[in-house]
Amino acid sequence: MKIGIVCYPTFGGSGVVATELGMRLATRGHEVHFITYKQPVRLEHLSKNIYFHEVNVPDYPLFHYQPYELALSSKLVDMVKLHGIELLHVHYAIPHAYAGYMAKKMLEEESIYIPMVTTLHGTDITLVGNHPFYKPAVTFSINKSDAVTSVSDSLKQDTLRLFDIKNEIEVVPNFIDNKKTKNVFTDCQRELMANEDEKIITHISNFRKVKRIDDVIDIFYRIQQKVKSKLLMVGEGPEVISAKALVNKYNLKDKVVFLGESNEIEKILCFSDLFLLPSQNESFGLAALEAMTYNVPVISSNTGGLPEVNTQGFSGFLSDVGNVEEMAEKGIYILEEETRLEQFKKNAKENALKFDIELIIPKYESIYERTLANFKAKSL
Ligand code: GMT
Repeated sequence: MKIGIVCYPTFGGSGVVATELGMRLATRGHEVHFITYKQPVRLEHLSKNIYFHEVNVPDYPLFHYQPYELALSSKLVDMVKLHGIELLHVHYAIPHAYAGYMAKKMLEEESIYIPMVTTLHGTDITLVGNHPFYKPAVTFSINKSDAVTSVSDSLKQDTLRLFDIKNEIEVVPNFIDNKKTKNVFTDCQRELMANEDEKIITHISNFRKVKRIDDVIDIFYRIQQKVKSKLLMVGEGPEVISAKALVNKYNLKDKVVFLGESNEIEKILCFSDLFLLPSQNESFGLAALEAMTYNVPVISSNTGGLPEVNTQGFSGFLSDVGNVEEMAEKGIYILEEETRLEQFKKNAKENALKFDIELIIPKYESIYERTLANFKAKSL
């Protein structure tokens, strides 16, 4: 099948999922066209069956805001016509589902009919999409999609609660390629980051408010009083400044390392002992799943889709949002005893296997086939 994928190309989870999905579809013989404003960070562009088409938005002084949706929908029209793309899969409702629908309508004028699958990722529903400024457009584009998927049951329920949705929503969880982690690093080089007697605790995110970065520092502050440890903070975003201030306040400068955005996530997770994700909101928590595939147990909040990913008392622990006291206690419990830590590490990996890419990709393929068949039947 010829599939057009629209996504955000940056370090965010939705872009990562879209890119990994497209790359795997390409290895299964599909022709995959990524259409976005920059090459997605994880895209191995020079691969068979993969194409990247950049959306350019020329600067024009009259515009206070450059019209990206317009440029994207025009590019989609051109690419569908040029490459004979049969189906669009847009990731993140804003503005991708809206632009995709406009492209469909423009193509219809030329008697070209193409279905659109929309995948909801989280903040497009719970944070941004729900805002009154966007809500009518988001509702409209979800209802006009030919198929809709969400990355967790929790996100599906949020969508049904917050919007007036007439369409079916199918849950297709995020996934991970567990094979990629096999024997990648036999020697994790822990000594790069910590002394032999220190545990390594990690947080990876885009450092936005929703991630509750100050809670990460608060949890670590408590853990390091009981267990010798280092904290690795990976990612960039607005909350880095306040996190650094808190590190200074707690006098933790020698124990907390801010690594910024990194392309070495595999290496970092390989030598991590515990992962912290105390988010305010998390539709799925791909970062937690990535940690688990590298045998890293997770201390998280119990919000959104996190209970569908992190299993209480098995792959880690979940607490109410903001309960840093309990999160620290559970973290200490996992770290303080070596055999217990090893068991949690094994369990984390076992949990990750439930979300293996090989189990999830066929779900998307069957949605594509079904959507295309229904769409063709309707268009006749
Ligand atoms: O919050 C992020 O880290 C980025 C955001 C995105 O859209 O890129 O992530 C959302 O989508 C991910 C992939 O489906 C989910 O794993 C994240 O849980 C979700 N983030 C939130 O719901 C806050």
